[in-house]
Amino acid sequence: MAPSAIIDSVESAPKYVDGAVITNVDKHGDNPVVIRLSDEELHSGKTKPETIQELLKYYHRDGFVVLENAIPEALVDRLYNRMIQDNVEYLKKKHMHWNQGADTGNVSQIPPLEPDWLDRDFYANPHMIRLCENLLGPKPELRFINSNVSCPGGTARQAVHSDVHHAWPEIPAWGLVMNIYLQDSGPENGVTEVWCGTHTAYRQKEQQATVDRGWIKKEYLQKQAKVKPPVQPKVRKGAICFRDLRLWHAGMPNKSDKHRIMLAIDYFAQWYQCPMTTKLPLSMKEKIEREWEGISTAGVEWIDGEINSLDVPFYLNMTQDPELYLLQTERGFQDHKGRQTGQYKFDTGTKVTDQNYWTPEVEQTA
Ligand SMILES: O=C(O)CCC(=O)C(=O)O
Ligand SMILES: [Fe+2]
Repeated sequence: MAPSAIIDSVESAPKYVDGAVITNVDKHGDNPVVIRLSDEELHSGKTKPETIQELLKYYHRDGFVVLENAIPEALVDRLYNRMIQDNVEYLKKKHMHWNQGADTGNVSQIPPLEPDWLDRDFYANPHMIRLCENLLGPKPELRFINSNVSCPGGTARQAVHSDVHHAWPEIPAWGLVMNIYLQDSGPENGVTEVWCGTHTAYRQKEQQATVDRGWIKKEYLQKQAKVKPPVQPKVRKGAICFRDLRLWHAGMPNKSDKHRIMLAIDYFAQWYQCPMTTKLPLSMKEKIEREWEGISTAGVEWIDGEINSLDVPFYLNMTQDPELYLLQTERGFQDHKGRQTGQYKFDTGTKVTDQNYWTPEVEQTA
C-alpha cells in the first residue's frame, strides 16, 4: 500500500470519547462558526456524516452557520456577472423597492430564472439539501428564490429585525433561508450583521418593537449584545449561510465600489404547510423533478413560457395563513393591512434611528 493511503486510512478512522464521535471537520470561528467542506465532499456531492453533525450542532445552537467550499467558483462568478447587469435594468423598474428606505441601497432582486441559469448547485445544492432534510424532515419544500443586492453607495444600515413576525410554532426548525454570497464579503462591502443565538432567545411578542413588523426593541438589543454581540462576519465567495428565519439580523451599507449580492433561498418543512410559492419555468419541471434530489416542488408555480425574473413581483408569506402575503406592486408593497385600507404603507415612512440597532454602552467608572 502506498504510504499516503496508510495515512488516509489512519486519519479517517473515527475516534470516540464516552461513546461520541470526535468529529474531524475543518472549521473556524465561534461567532459564527464556519465549516469548510473538503474538496472530496465538494466534488462528490456527498456530505460526510461528521460534517452534518457539526452543521446541525451549530445551526441549533446559533440559528446561523456558514458552509464554505460548497459551490464551484466558476458558477458563482458567472451568476454574479449576470446579476450585476440585471441590476441596471431592475433599478429602472417602476415596482422596484429599496428595503428599509433608499439610503440602504438594498434591493430584493430575483435571480435569472431561464433554464440555462437554474443550476442545482445553487437552488438544490446537495450539501444544503442534506442539512435541510435533517432539520426539517423528509423532502423539504422550496418556496422562495430571491436575492439581496446591496448596491455601492448605500449609506444607511437597516434596523435589526427578524424576517418573521407571526406566531411561529415553538418547534426547533420549521423553515430556513440559505444566503449564498456571490463574492467575498465583510464589513467593507456590507455583509449582513447577524446576532447568533437570537432565534430562540425570546418570545416573538416580547421582542418585537411593534406588532406588524419584526424590528427588535432597543432594550432587547442592549441586553442581548451582552450575551453575544452582533457581528459582521467575513464570508467567502460561494459560501452558504444557513439562517433560521427567526434570527435577528440587519442589512448594512456597502462601502465598496462593487455590488454585494447574496441569494436568498427558502425551504420549509412539509408539515408547516407554508402557503408561499416561487415561480420556475414549466420547461424545466421534468429535469428539476428528476435531478434536484431530495426536495419537494409542491411550492413551485410552474410557468408556461419564458420568465423575466425582473418583472416577477416580490411575493412573501412565511406564515401559515394564506391571507397574510406581501406583494410588490407599482403603488408600493401591499400587505394584509394595505388590502383592507387601500393604502400601501408597508416599509415606508419609518426611519431607522439608533433606537433600532445596538449602541455600545460606555463603561461606568467609579
Ligand atoms: O442584504 C442583507 O444583508 C440583508 C437584508 C435583509 O435582511 C432584509 O432586507 O430583510
Ligand atoms: Fe431581513
